[in-house]
Amino acid sequence: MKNIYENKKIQENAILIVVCSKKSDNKERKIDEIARLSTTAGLNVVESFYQNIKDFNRSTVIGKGKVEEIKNYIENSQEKINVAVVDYPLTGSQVKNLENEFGVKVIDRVGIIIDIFAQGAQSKEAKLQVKLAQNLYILPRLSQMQGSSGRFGGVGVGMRGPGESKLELNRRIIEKEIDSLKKQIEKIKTQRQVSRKERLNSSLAKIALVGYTNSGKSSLLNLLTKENIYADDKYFATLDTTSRKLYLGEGNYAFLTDTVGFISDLPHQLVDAFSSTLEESVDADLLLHVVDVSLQKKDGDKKEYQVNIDVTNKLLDEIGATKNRIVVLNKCDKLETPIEIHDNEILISTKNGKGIERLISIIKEKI
Ligand SMILES: Nc1nc2c(ncn2[C@@H]2O[C@H](COP(=O)(O)OP(=O)(O)OP(=O)(O)O)[C@@H](O)[C@H]2O)c(=O)[nH]1
Ligand SMILES: [Mg+2]
Repeated sequence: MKNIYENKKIQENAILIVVCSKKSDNKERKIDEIARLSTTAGLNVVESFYQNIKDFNRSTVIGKGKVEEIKNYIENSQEKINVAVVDYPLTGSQVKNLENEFGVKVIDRVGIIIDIFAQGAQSKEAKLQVKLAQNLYILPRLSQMQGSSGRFGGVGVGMRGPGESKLELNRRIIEKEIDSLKKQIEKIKTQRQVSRKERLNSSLAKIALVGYTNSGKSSLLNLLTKENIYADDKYFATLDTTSRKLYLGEGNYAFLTDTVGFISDLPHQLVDAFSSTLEESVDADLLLHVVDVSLQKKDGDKKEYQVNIDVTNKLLDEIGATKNRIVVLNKCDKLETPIEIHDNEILISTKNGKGIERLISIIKEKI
């Protein structure tokens, strides 16, 4: 079995395929988001296609006509297309069927998100977690992937392991690796428990920053604790948890923890693999749910930032983080018109400092 090496230098051209199946699906938001994810994964997005689907085609998800249209596009495109990104979870055989039709590599949304995590993982723990998520993702698709990696070179997006590591496409090796990764993560988790216990035993309150990716969690931690951790205008800038002491005035402190961002349809393999990291939010006495309130476009009955609040709340409920929450509506400097603020919500900007003092006094009240 040949090993698949990471090759960061190749620039792959991609087309996007978005499917809307529910009335509430917002085509533009979906295209924007998958385009942003694809760019973050290093792809050059050339064109996007979309289809409203009532009855999914079992072998290709999208209908025959759409398959033909896209196939024609790829064949006649001036630029060589390397990848088709499908914003929908695909089975191994659907990937294979689409690859046969299009003659290019096909990757789904989950594959793209896991690839971004693989490229961004820095700490040992994050690397192990990503590797585990990748293996869990690959295993049920293995036989089809063996075919496609042979055909499409086995490099580029979807084929990169964390750091310099490589992805194996051998069932026995993957199964062994999954076992070993789980053990290693468990070990780190125990070490983490110790330091967490120290924190739990300390009289300091624990506050976690949670929320949709790119909402400004790390920027808020930096502002509140005068830190300088990495914050950037891209999805999943943060993959590790960082805890810092937060000074609340009058000799009072709390622990403030930054966490991995959420996104709609966060792959369950990532949620599983990152569960020990996500537990930081479960332990917290108070959650600061950070929201990018500048996302004001309509998305069905709601605005985009409200949809992001719902997505985050759902994921928090799923992981059992049910503690006190304050909804921190960030980036208010970008708002053109005033908006309605509900109970339990506070408007801030980490950029111009608006609302920060009030936020600190609300935190003090709640803990
Ligand atoms: N205009 C404006 N931009 C902001 C504000 N807060 C953060 N940003 C920008 O938003 C982008 C994302 O900020 P981060 O702090 O990295 O967001 P995050 O929630 O930690 O994102 P992930 O770690 O990727 O999930 C960065 O480019 C920040 O400079 C704000 O109040 N106003
Ligand atoms: Mg961050």
